[in-house]
Amino acid sequence: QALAALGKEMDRAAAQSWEATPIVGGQARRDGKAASQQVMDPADNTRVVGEVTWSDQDTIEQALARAERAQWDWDNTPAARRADILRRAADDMESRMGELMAMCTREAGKSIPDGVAEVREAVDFLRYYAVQAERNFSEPQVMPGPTGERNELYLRGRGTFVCISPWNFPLAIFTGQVSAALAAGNCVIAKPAEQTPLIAAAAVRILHRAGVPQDALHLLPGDGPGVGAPLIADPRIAGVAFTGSVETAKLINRKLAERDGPILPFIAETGGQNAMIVDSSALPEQVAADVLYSAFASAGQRCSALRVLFVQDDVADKMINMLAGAMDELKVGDPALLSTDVGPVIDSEARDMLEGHAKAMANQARTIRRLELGPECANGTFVAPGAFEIDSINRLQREVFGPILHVVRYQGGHLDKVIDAINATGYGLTHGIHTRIDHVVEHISRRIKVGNCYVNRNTIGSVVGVQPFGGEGLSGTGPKAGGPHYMLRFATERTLTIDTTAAGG
Ligand code: TXE
Repeated sequence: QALAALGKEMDRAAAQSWEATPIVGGQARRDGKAASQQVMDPADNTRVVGEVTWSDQDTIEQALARAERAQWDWDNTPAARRADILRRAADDMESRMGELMAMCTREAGKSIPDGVAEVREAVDFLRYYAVQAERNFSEPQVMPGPTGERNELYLRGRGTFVCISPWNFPLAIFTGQVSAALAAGNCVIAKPAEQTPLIAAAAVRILHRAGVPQDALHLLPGDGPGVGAPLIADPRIAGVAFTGSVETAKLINRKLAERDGPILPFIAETGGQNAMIVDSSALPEQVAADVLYSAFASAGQRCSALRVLFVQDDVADKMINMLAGAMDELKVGDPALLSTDVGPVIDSEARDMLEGHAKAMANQARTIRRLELGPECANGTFVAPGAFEIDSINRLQREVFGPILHVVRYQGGHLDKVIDAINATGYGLTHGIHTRIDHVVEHISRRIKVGNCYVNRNTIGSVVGVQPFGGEGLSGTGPKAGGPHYMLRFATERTLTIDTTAAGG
Protein backbone atom coordinates (compact mmCIF):
# COMPACT_ATOMS: atom_id res chain seq x y z
CA GLN A 1 0.00 0.00 0.00
CA ALA A 2 2.80 2.38 0.99
CA LEU A 3 4.62 1.51 -2.24
CA ALA A 4 1.49 2.17 -4.30
CA ALA A 5 1.02 5.56 -2.62
CA LEU A 6 4.67 6.39 -3.26
CA GLY A 7 4.26 5.28 -6.88
CA LYS A 8 1.31 7.66 -7.33
CA GLU A 9 3.25 10.48 -5.74
CA MET A 10 6.16 9.76 -8.10
CA ASP A 11 3.86 9.73 -11.14
CA ARG A 12 2.28 13.02 -10.12
CA ALA A 13 5.69 14.57 -9.61
CA ALA A 14 7.11 13.19 -12.86
CA ALA A 15 4.25 14.78 -14.81
CA GLN A 16 5.51 18.22 -13.73
CA SER A 17 8.33 20.17 -15.25
CA TRP A 18 11.01 21.13 -12.76
CA GLU A 19 13.14 24.23 -12.71
CA ALA A 20 16.61 25.16 -11.48
CA THR A 21 17.95 28.68 -11.41
CA PRO A 22 20.71 30.38 -9.51
CA ILE A 23 19.30 30.94 -6.00
CA VAL A 24 21.00 33.98 -4.49
CA GLY A 25 19.73 35.58 -1.29
CA GLY A 26 16.85 33.11 -1.40
CA GLN A 27 15.64 34.48 -4.74
CA ALA A 28 15.41 32.49 -7.97
CA ARG A 29 17.46 34.51 -10.48
CA ARG A 30 16.26 34.37 -14.06
CA ASP A 31 17.23 37.90 -14.98
CA GLY A 32 20.21 39.15 -16.85
CA LYS A 33 21.74 37.57 -19.91
CA ALA A 34 22.20 34.15 -18.33
CA ALA A 35 21.57 31.28 -20.73
CA SER A 36 18.98 28.63 -20.04
CA GLN A 37 18.67 25.09 -21.26
CA GLN A 38 16.29 22.14 -21.17
CA VAL A 39 17.20 19.19 -18.97
CA MET A 40 16.55 15.87 -20.70
CA ASP A 41 15.80 12.41 -19.27
CA PRO A 42 18.85 10.13 -19.77
CA ALA A 43 16.50 7.15 -20.20
CA ASP A 44 14.70 8.92 -23.06
CA ASN A 45 16.46 11.84 -24.65
CA THR A 46 13.23 13.06 -26.26
CA ARG A 47 11.63 13.73 -22.86
CA VAL A 48 12.13 17.15 -21.27
CA VAL A 49 12.44 16.93 -17.48
CA GLY A 50 12.85 20.60 -16.69
CA GLU A 51 14.73 23.77 -17.39
CA VAL A 52 17.90 25.24 -15.93
CA THR A 53 19.11 28.84 -15.97
CA TRP A 54 22.89 28.98 -15.69
CA SER A 55 24.70 31.38 -13.40
CA ASP A 56 26.40 34.44 -14.84
CA GLN A 57 29.18 36.71 -13.55
CA ASP A 58 26.70 38.92 -11.73
CA THR A 59 25.05 36.10 -9.78
CA ILE A 60 28.46 34.66 -8.85
CA GLU A 61 29.57 38.05 -7.53
CA GLN A 62 26.36 38.58 -5.57
CA ALA A 63 26.51 35.16 -3.96
CA LEU A 64 30.10 35.75 -2.82
CA ALA A 65 29.34 39.22 -1.44
CA ARG A 66 26.17 38.16 0.38
CA ALA A 67 27.75 35.01 1.86
CA GLU A 68 30.64 37.06 3.23
CA ARG A 69 28.25 39.51 4.91
CA ALA A 70 26.13 36.71 6.42
CA GLN A 71 29.06 34.80 7.93
CA TRP A 72 29.26 36.44 11.36
CA ASP A 73 25.58 35.95 12.16
CA TRP A 74 25.43 32.35 10.98
CA ASP A 75 28.64 31.36 12.78
CA ASN A 76 27.27 32.97 15.95
CA THR A 77 23.93 31.21 15.71
CA PRO A 78 23.91 28.63 18.53
CA ALA A 79 24.81 25.15 17.32
CA ALA A 80 21.54 23.82 18.77
CA ARG A 81 19.59 26.21 16.54
CA ARG A 82 21.59 25.22 13.46
CA ALA A 83 20.92 21.59 14.35
CA ASP A 84 17.16 22.24 14.68
CA ILE A 85 17.12 23.80 11.22
CA LEU A 86 18.84 20.78 9.70
CA ARG A 87 16.40 18.43 11.45
CA ARG A 88 13.47 20.43 10.11
CA ALA A 89 14.97 20.12 6.61
CA ALA A 90 15.35 16.36 7.14
CA ASP A 91 11.67 16.01 8.08
CA ASP A 92 10.60 18.06 5.05
CA MET A 93 12.84 16.05 2.73
CA GLU A 94 11.46 12.80 4.09
CA SER A 95 7.90 13.97 3.52
CA ARG A 96 8.78 14.68 -0.13
CA MET A 97 10.21 11.24 -0.78
CA GLY A 98 8.03 10.56 -3.84
CA GLU A 99 8.85 13.82 -5.60
CA LEU A 100 12.56 13.61 -4.87
CA MET A 101 12.71 9.97 -6.01
CA ALA A 102 10.99 10.95 -9.24
CA MET A 103 13.64 13.62 -9.75
CA CYS A 104 16.44 11.10 -9.09
CA THR A 105 14.91 8.82 -11.70
CA ARG A 106 14.11 11.38 -14.36
CA GLU A 107 17.09 13.66 -14.03
CA ALA A 108 19.82 11.16 -13.10
CA GLY A 109 18.43 7.85 -14.43
CA LYS A 110 18.32 6.20 -11.00
CA SER A 111 16.29 3.06 -10.39
CA ILE A 112 13.51 3.20 -7.79
CA PRO A 113 15.51 1.38 -5.06
CA ASP A 114 18.46 3.69 -5.79
CA GLY A 115 16.15 6.71 -5.54
CA VAL A 116 14.82 5.58 -2.16
CA ALA A 117 18.37 4.97 -0.90
CA GLU A 118 19.47 8.37 -2.20
CA VAL A 119 16.74 10.33 -0.41
CA ARG A 120 17.26 8.29 2.77
CA GLU A 121 21.00 9.01 2.70
CA ALA A 122 20.43 12.74 2.28
CA VAL A 123 18.00 12.72 5.23
CA ASP A 124 20.50 10.73 7.30
CA PHE A 125 23.26 13.25 6.55
CA LEU A 126 21.07 16.12 7.75
CA ARG A 127 20.23 14.36 11.02
CA TYR A 128 23.76 13.07 11.59
CA TYR A 129 25.47 16.43 11.13
CA ALA A 130 22.80 18.03 13.35
CA VAL A 131 23.89 15.70 16.15
CA GLN A 132 27.58 16.34 15.42
CA ALA A 133 27.00 20.12 15.52
CA GLU A 134 25.37 19.91 18.94
CA ARG A 135 28.02 17.55 20.24
CA ASN A 136 31.11 19.45 19.05
CA PHE A 137 30.11 23.08 18.56
CA SER A 138 27.93 23.88 21.56
CA GLU A 139 30.44 24.20 24.40
CA PRO A 140 34.20 24.72 24.33
CA GLN A 141 36.23 21.73 25.43
CA VAL A 142 38.11 22.51 28.65
CA MET A 143 41.62 21.05 28.36
CA PRO A 144 43.53 19.66 31.33
CA GLY A 145 46.34 22.00 32.44
CA PRO A 146 48.23 23.55 35.34
CA THR A 147 46.36 25.26 38.16
CA GLY A 148 46.05 29.00 37.76
CA GLU A 149 45.27 28.64 34.07
CA ARG A 150 42.16 27.76 32.11
CA ASN A 151 42.43 26.40 28.55
CA GLU A 152 39.42 26.13 26.28
CA LEU A 153 39.29 24.66 22.79
CA TYR A 154 36.63 26.11 20.49
CA LEU A 155 35.41 25.10 17.06
CA ARG A 156 34.27 27.88 14.73
CA GLY A 157 33.13 28.12 11.13
CA ARG A 158 35.78 29.18 8.63
CA GLY A 159 33.83 31.43 6.25
CA THR A 160 32.36 30.81 2.81
CA PHE A 161 32.69 27.18 1.79
CA VAL A 162 32.36 26.24 -1.88
CA CYS A 163 30.69 22.84 -2.29
CA ILE A 164 31.18 21.22 -5.71
CA SER A 165 29.19 18.04 -6.22
CA PRO A 166 28.81 15.32 -8.88
CA TRP A 167 25.80 13.96 -10.76
CA ASN A 168 25.96 10.36 -9.53
CA PHE A 169 24.51 11.16 -6.08
CA PRO A 170 22.83 14.43 -7.00
CA LEU A 171 20.87 14.71 -3.75
CA ALA A 172 22.85 12.70 -1.16
CA ILE A 173 26.37 14.00 -1.84
CA PHE A 174 25.06 17.51 -2.44
CA THR A 175 23.13 17.51 0.85
CA GLY A 176 25.96 15.84 2.75
CA GLN A 177 28.54 18.45 1.77
CA VAL A 178 26.23 21.43 2.21
CA SER A 179 24.77 20.33 5.56
CA ALA A 180 28.18 19.55 7.09
CA ALA A 181 29.50 22.95 6.01
CA LEU A 182 26.42 24.78 7.30
CA ALA A 183 26.28 22.83 10.57
CA ALA A 184 29.90 23.84 11.28
CA GLY A 185 28.94 27.52 10.96
CA ASN A 186 30.01 28.28 7.39
CA CYS A 187 28.06 30.07 4.71
CA VAL A 188 27.86 27.93 1.58
CA ILE A 189 27.94 28.47 -2.15
CA ALA A 190 26.90 25.21 -3.78
CA LYS A 191 27.75 24.38 -7.38
CA PRO A 192 25.96 21.20 -8.42
CA ALA A 193 27.00 19.08 -11.40
CA GLU A 194 25.80 20.54 -14.70
CA GLN A 195 23.89 17.29 -15.43
CA THR A 196 21.74 17.44 -12.25
CA PRO A 197 20.82 21.01 -11.23
CA LEU A 198 17.09 20.34 -10.71
CA ILE A 199 17.30 18.15 -7.63
CA ALA A 200 19.98 20.42 -6.14
CA ALA A 201 17.61 23.38 -6.47
CA ALA A 202 14.90 21.34 -4.69
CA ALA A 203 17.34 20.63 -1.82
CA VAL A 204 18.25 24.32 -1.46
CA ARG A 205 14.58 25.32 -1.35
CA ILE A 206 14.03 22.74 1.43
CA LEU A 207 16.98 24.08 3.44
CA HIS A 208 15.81 27.69 3.10
CA ARG A 209 12.26 26.75 4.08
CA ALA A 210 13.64 24.97 7.15
CA GLY A 211 15.28 28.19 8.31
CA VAL A 212 18.77 28.40 6.81
CA PRO A 213 19.18 32.18 6.39
CA GLN A 214 18.77 33.17 2.77
CA ASP A 215 22.24 34.68 2.56
CA ALA A 216 23.93 31.73 4.26
CA LEU A 217 23.26 29.38 1.34
CA HIS A 218 23.38 30.12 -2.38
CA LEU A 219 23.03 27.83 -5.40
CA LEU A 220 24.97 28.49 -8.59
CA PRO A 221 24.16 26.03 -11.39
CA GLY A 222 26.82 25.94 -14.07
CA ASP A 223 29.80 24.06 -15.39
CA GLY A 224 33.28 23.75 -13.95
CA PRO A 225 35.17 26.35 -15.97
CA GLY A 226 32.29 28.90 -15.97
CA VAL A 227 31.24 28.77 -12.30
CA GLY A 228 33.51 26.41 -10.33
CA ALA A 229 36.77 28.00 -11.50
CA PRO A 230 35.91 31.65 -10.64
CA LEU A 231 34.62 30.59 -7.22
CA ILE A 232 37.85 28.78 -6.46
CA ALA A 233 39.92 31.76 -7.56
CA ASP A 234 38.00 34.23 -5.40
CA PRO A 235 39.85 35.61 -2.34
CA ARG A 236 36.63 35.66 -0.27
CA ILE A 237 36.27 31.86 -0.01
CA ALA A 238 37.49 29.91 3.04
CA GLY A 239 37.50 26.31 1.79
CA VAL A 240 36.36 23.86 -0.87
CA ALA A 241 34.56 20.52 -0.58
CA PHE A 242 34.62 18.51 -3.80
CA THR A 243 33.42 15.14 -5.06
CA GLY A 244 34.13 14.08 -8.63
CA SER A 245 37.01 12.93 -10.80
CA VAL A 246 40.66 12.69 -9.76
CA GLU A 247 41.65 15.00 -12.61
CA THR A 248 39.36 17.79 -11.44
CA ALA A 249 40.38 17.28 -7.80
CA LYS A 250 44.03 17.72 -8.78
CA LEU A 251 43.24 20.75 -10.89
CA ILE A 252 41.37 22.44 -8.03
CA ASN A 253 44.15 21.54 -5.60
CA ARG A 254 46.69 23.17 -7.94
CA LYS A 255 44.57 26.28 -8.36
CA LEU A 256 44.13 26.63 -4.61
CA ALA A 257 47.88 26.24 -4.08
CA GLU A 258 48.67 28.94 -6.67
CA ARG A 259 46.48 31.56 -4.99
CA ASP A 260 47.87 34.39 -2.94
CA GLY A 261 46.69 34.57 0.64
CA PRO A 262 45.86 31.86 3.15
CA ILE A 263 46.20 28.10 2.69
CA LEU A 264 42.66 26.78 2.35
CA PRO A 265 41.24 23.41 3.39
CA PHE A 266 40.35 21.18 0.45
CA ILE A 267 38.18 18.13 1.09
CA ALA A 268 38.19 15.84 -1.95
CA GLU A 269 36.36 12.61 -2.54
CA THR A 270 37.20 11.04 -5.88
CA GLY A 271 36.97 7.68 -7.56
CA GLY A 272 38.26 4.16 -7.10
CA GLN A 273 39.66 1.14 -8.93
CA ASN A 274 37.81 -1.12 -6.53
CA ALA A 275 38.60 -4.81 -6.39
CA MET A 276 37.25 -7.94 -4.75
CA ILE A 277 39.26 -11.05 -3.92
CA VAL A 278 37.37 -14.34 -4.03
CA ASP A 279 39.19 -17.46 -2.81
CA SER A 280 38.24 -21.08 -3.32
CA SER A 281 36.48 -21.34 0.05
CA ALA A 282 33.86 -18.70 -0.89
CA LEU A 283 30.22 -19.59 -1.51
CA PRO A 284 29.67 -19.24 -5.29
CA GLU A 285 25.98 -18.25 -5.21
CA GLN A 286 26.62 -15.54 -2.66
CA VAL A 287 29.62 -14.29 -4.64
CA ALA A 288 27.60 -14.10 -7.87
CA ALA A 289 24.80 -12.12 -6.18
CA ASP A 290 27.21 -9.70 -4.47
CA VAL A 291 29.34 -9.20 -7.58
CA LEU A 292 26.29 -8.54 -9.71
CA TYR A 293 25.01 -5.88 -7.33
CA SER A 294 28.43 -4.32 -6.66
CA ALA A 295 29.31 -4.00 -10.35
CA PHE A 296 26.00 -3.20 -12.06
CA ALA A 297 23.69 -1.42 -9.58
CA SER A 298 23.28 2.26 -10.55
CA ALA A 299 24.72 1.18 -13.93
CA GLY A 300 28.10 1.00 -12.20
CA GLN A 301 28.12 4.76 -11.65
CA ARG A 302 29.15 4.69 -8.01
CA CYS A 303 32.63 5.50 -6.80
CA SER A 304 32.32 2.39 -4.59
CA ALA A 305 31.35 0.04 -7.45
CA LEU A 306 33.32 -3.12 -8.13
CA ARG A 307 35.65 -2.81 -11.15
CA VAL A 308 38.04 -5.76 -10.87
CA LEU A 309 37.15 -9.20 -9.56
CA PHE A 310 40.07 -11.47 -8.60
CA VAL A 311 39.12 -15.15 -8.52
CA GLN A 312 41.35 -17.98 -7.30
CA ASP A 313 42.20 -20.16 -10.30
CA ASP A 314 40.86 -23.51 -9.06
CA VAL A 315 37.31 -22.11 -8.76
CA ALA A 316 37.56 -19.50 -11.51
CA ASP A 317 35.75 -21.38 -14.29
CA LYS A 318 32.84 -22.23 -12.02
CA MET A 319 32.57 -18.68 -10.64
CA ILE A 320 32.85 -17.07 -14.05
CA ASN A 321 30.16 -19.33 -15.54
CA MET A 322 27.87 -18.61 -12.64
CA LEU A 323 28.46 -14.89 -12.99
CA ALA A 324 27.76 -14.99 -16.73
CA GLY A 325 24.51 -16.86 -16.07
CA ALA A 326 23.50 -14.33 -13.42
CA MET A 327 24.26 -11.43 -15.80
CA ASP A 328 21.82 -12.88 -18.32
CA GLU A 329 19.05 -12.19 -15.81
CA LEU A 330 19.83 -8.45 -15.60
CA LYS A 331 17.05 -6.29 -16.97
CA VAL A 332 18.27 -3.08 -18.62
CA GLY A 333 15.74 -0.34 -19.30
CA ASP A 334 13.52 2.40 -17.90
CA PRO A 335 14.66 3.07 -14.32
CA ALA A 336 11.12 4.06 -13.32
CA LEU A 337 10.02 0.42 -13.64
CA LEU A 338 10.48 -1.74 -10.54
CA SER A 339 11.56 -4.64 -12.78
CA THR A 340 14.63 -2.73 -14.04
CA ASP A 341 18.07 -3.58 -12.64
CA VAL A 342 20.26 -1.35 -14.81
CA GLY A 343 19.23 2.11 -15.99
CA PRO A 344 20.97 4.52 -18.37
CA VAL A 345 24.34 6.16 -17.86
CA ILE A 346 24.27 9.88 -17.26
CA ASP A 347 24.90 11.30 -20.75
CA SER A 348 26.16 10.60 -24.24
CA GLU A 349 29.71 11.59 -23.33
CA ALA A 350 29.79 8.90 -20.62
CA ARG A 351 28.18 6.39 -22.97
CA ASP A 352 30.73 7.02 -25.72
CA MET A 353 33.62 6.72 -23.31
CA LEU A 354 32.28 3.42 -21.96
CA GLU A 355 31.52 2.04 -25.42
CA GLY A 356 35.09 2.89 -26.46
CA HIS A 357 36.40 0.98 -23.47
CA ALA A 358 34.13 -2.03 -24.09
CA LYS A 359 35.27 -2.13 -27.72
CA ALA A 360 38.93 -2.09 -26.68
CA MET A 361 38.25 -4.85 -24.16
CA ALA A 362 36.45 -6.97 -26.76
CA ASN A 363 39.60 -6.74 -28.92
CA GLN A 364 42.23 -7.22 -26.24
CA ALA A 365 40.55 -9.44 -23.66
CA ARG A 366 38.22 -12.43 -23.42
CA THR A 367 34.56 -11.46 -23.40
CA ILE A 368 32.77 -13.27 -20.58
CA ARG A 369 29.44 -11.64 -21.35
CA ARG A 370 28.18 -8.55 -23.13
CA LEU A 371 24.41 -8.17 -22.95
CA GLU A 372 22.38 -6.77 -25.83
CA LEU A 373 20.19 -3.72 -25.45
CA GLY A 374 16.48 -4.04 -26.24
CA PRO A 375 14.35 -1.56 -28.22
CA GLU A 376 13.27 0.14 -24.95
CA CYS A 377 16.82 1.51 -24.75
CA ALA A 378 16.78 3.12 -28.21
CA ASN A 379 16.21 6.73 -27.10
CA GLY A 380 18.37 6.77 -23.99
CA THR A 381 22.05 6.78 -23.11
CA PHE A 382 22.27 3.09 -22.19
CA VAL A 383 25.37 0.92 -22.04
CA ALA A 384 24.98 -2.85 -22.16
CA PRO A 385 26.48 -4.50 -19.06
CA GLY A 386 29.68 -6.39 -19.88
CA ALA A 387 32.29 -8.58 -18.18
CA PHE A 388 35.77 -9.17 -19.59
CA GLU A 389 38.60 -11.39 -18.44
CA ILE A 390 41.93 -9.58 -18.35
CA ASP A 391 45.37 -10.79 -17.26
CA SER A 392 46.24 -7.89 -14.95
CA ILE A 393 44.66 -4.92 -13.19
CA ASN A 394 47.44 -2.84 -14.80
CA ARG A 395 45.50 -2.98 -18.07
CA LEU A 396 43.14 -0.36 -16.63
CA GLN A 397 44.59 3.10 -16.90
CA ARG A 398 41.66 4.98 -15.41
CA GLU A 399 38.38 4.51 -13.59
CA VAL A 400 35.75 2.89 -15.84
CA PHE A 401 32.64 4.54 -14.46
CA GLY A 402 29.87 2.33 -15.78
CA PRO A 403 28.45 -1.22 -16.01
CA ILE A 404 31.67 -2.93 -17.13
CA LEU A 405 33.36 -5.52 -14.91
CA HIS A 406 36.87 -6.94 -15.28
CA VAL A 407 37.87 -10.38 -14.01
CA VAL A 408 41.41 -11.59 -13.24
CA ARG A 409 42.40 -15.14 -12.22
CA TYR A 410 45.08 -15.58 -9.57
CA GLN A 411 47.03 -18.55 -8.28
CA GLY A 412 46.34 -19.68 -4.73
CA GLY A 413 49.88 -19.06 -3.44
CA HIS A 414 50.08 -15.57 -4.94
CA LEU A 415 47.72 -13.62 -2.73
CA ASP A 416 50.33 -11.02 -1.77
CA LYS A 417 51.05 -10.29 -5.44
CA VAL A 418 47.34 -9.59 -5.93
CA ILE A 419 47.26 -7.27 -2.92
CA ASP A 420 50.39 -5.45 -4.16
CA ALA A 421 48.88 -5.02 -7.64
CA ILE A 422 45.67 -3.55 -6.19
CA ASN A 423 47.60 -1.20 -3.92
CA ALA A 424 49.81 -0.19 -6.86
CA THR A 425 46.84 1.38 -8.67
CA GLY A 426 47.19 4.25 -6.19
CA TYR A 427 43.44 4.32 -5.55
CA GLY A 428 42.14 3.25 -2.16
CA LEU A 429 38.38 3.45 -1.86
CA THR A 430 36.52 0.14 -1.44
CA HIS A 431 37.60 -3.49 -1.43
CA GLY A 432 35.71 -6.77 -1.13
CA ILE A 433 36.79 -10.13 0.28
CA HIS A 434 34.86 -13.35 -0.17
CA THR A 435 36.27 -16.24 1.87
CA ARG A 436 35.33 -18.53 4.73
CA ILE A 437 38.85 -18.52 6.20
CA ASP A 438 39.37 -16.06 9.06
CA HIS A 439 43.09 -15.54 8.66
CA VAL A 440 42.61 -14.68 4.97
CA VAL A 441 40.28 -11.86 6.05
CA GLU A 442 42.85 -10.66 8.55
CA HIS A 443 45.75 -10.96 6.10
CA ILE A 444 44.05 -9.03 3.30
CA SER A 445 42.33 -6.41 5.41
CA ARG A 446 45.60 -5.50 7.16
CA ARG A 447 47.50 -5.04 3.91
CA ILE A 448 44.99 -3.57 1.49
CA LYS A 449 45.15 0.22 1.47
CA VAL A 450 41.51 1.26 1.19
CA GLY A 451 39.06 3.33 3.14
CA ASN A 452 36.20 0.79 3.19
CA CYS A 453 36.72 -2.97 3.18
CA TYR A 454 33.73 -5.33 2.98
CA VAL A 455 33.80 -9.02 3.88
CA ASN A 456 31.37 -11.59 2.41
CA ARG A 457 28.91 -8.97 1.17
CA ASN A 458 28.54 -6.47 -1.65
CA THR A 459 30.91 -3.51 -1.74
CA ILE A 460 28.43 -0.66 -2.07
CA GLY A 461 25.94 1.28 -0.01
CA SER A 462 27.49 2.77 3.12
CA VAL A 463 25.16 3.90 5.89
CA VAL A 464 25.67 7.35 7.43
CA GLY A 465 26.98 7.11 10.98
CA VAL A 466 27.45 3.35 10.64
CA GLN A 467 30.03 2.91 7.88
CA PRO A 468 31.85 6.25 7.54
CA PHE A 469 32.78 6.41 3.86
CA GLY A 470 35.80 7.67 1.96
CA GLY A 471 39.16 6.64 0.62
CA GLU A 472 42.85 7.42 0.58
CA GLY A 473 45.53 7.99 -2.06
CA LEU A 474 43.97 8.88 -5.42
CA SER A 475 40.53 8.27 -3.89
CA GLY A 476 40.46 11.33 -1.68
CA THR A 477 41.78 13.38 1.17
CA GLY A 478 39.40 12.21 3.92
CA PRO A 479 37.95 12.59 6.46
CA LYS A 480 35.14 10.17 5.84
CA ALA A 481 31.66 11.41 4.98
CA GLY A 482 29.03 10.31 7.48
CA GLY A 483 31.73 9.81 10.12
CA PRO A 484 32.49 11.67 13.34
CA HIS A 485 35.47 13.63 11.96
CA TYR A 486 34.06 14.88 8.65
CA MET A 487 32.44 18.04 9.96
CA LEU A 488 35.52 19.04 11.93
CA ARG A 489 37.41 19.60 8.67
CA PHE A 490 34.97 22.41 7.86
CA ALA A 491 35.82 24.15 11.11
CA THR A 492 38.76 26.02 12.56
CA GLU A 493 40.03 25.31 16.08
CA ARG A 494 40.84 28.12 18.49
CA THR A 495 42.41 27.79 21.91
CA LEU A 496 41.71 30.36 24.60
CA THR A 497 44.21 30.46 27.48
CA ILE A 498 43.28 32.51 30.56
CA ASP A 499 45.59 33.19 33.52
CA THR A 500 43.09 32.82 36.33
CA THR A 501 45.52 34.04 39.02
CA ALA A 502 45.99 37.42 37.33
CA ALA A 503 42.25 38.07 37.64
CA GLY A 504 42.54 37.43 41.34
CA GLY A 505 40.72 34.17 41.08
O1 TXE B 1 33.58 14.72 -13.32
P1 TXE B 1 34.13 16.14 -12.91
P2 TXE B 1 32.66 14.33 -14.59
C1 TXE B 1 34.58 10.30 -12.21
C2 TXE B 1 34.13 9.19 -13.13
C3 TXE B 1 33.63 9.93 -14.33
C4 TXE B 1 34.62 11.05 -14.40
C5 TXE B 1 34.16 12.28 -15.15
O2 TXE B 1 35.25 8.41 -13.48
O3 TXE B 1 33.65 9.16 -15.50
O4 TXE B 1 34.84 11.39 -13.05
O5 TXE B 1 32.94 12.77 -14.63
C6 TXE B 1 32.95 20.27 -11.38
N1 TXE B 1 36.64 23.89 -11.37
N2 TXE B 1 33.55 10.67 -11.24
O6 TXE B 1 33.18 14.94 -15.83
O7 TXE B 1 34.48 16.94 -14.12
C7 TXE B 1 31.84 19.75 -12.28
O8 TXE B 1 31.09 20.83 -12.82
C8 TXE B 1 35.66 23.62 -10.46
C9 TXE B 1 33.61 9.99 -9.99
O9 TXE B 1 31.25 14.59 -14.22
O10 TXE B 1 35.19 15.91 -11.90
C10 TXE B 1 31.06 18.89 -11.30
O11 TXE B 1 30.25 19.72 -10.46
N3 TXE B 1 34.77 22.64 -10.60
C11 TXE B 1 32.64 10.47 -9.04
C12 TXE B 1 32.18 18.27 -10.46
O12 TXE B 1 33.31 19.11 -10.64
C13 TXE B 1 34.84 21.84 -11.68
C14 TXE B 1 31.51 11.28 -9.39
C15 TXE B 1 32.56 16.84 -10.88
O13 TXE B 1 32.87 16.85 -12.26
C16 TXE B 1 35.85 22.06 -12.66
C17 TXE B 1 31.62 11.94 -10.67
C18 TXE B 1 36.76 23.14 -12.47
N4 TXE B 1 37.72 23.43 -13.34
C19 TXE B 1 32.61 11.60 -11.54
N5 TXE B 1 35.69 21.13 -13.64
C20 TXE B 1 32.61 9.88 -7.68
N6 TXE B 1 33.68 10.02 -6.92
O14 TXE B 1 31.62 9.32 -7.27
C21 TXE B 1 34.62 20.36 -13.29
N7 TXE B 1 34.11 20.80 -12.11
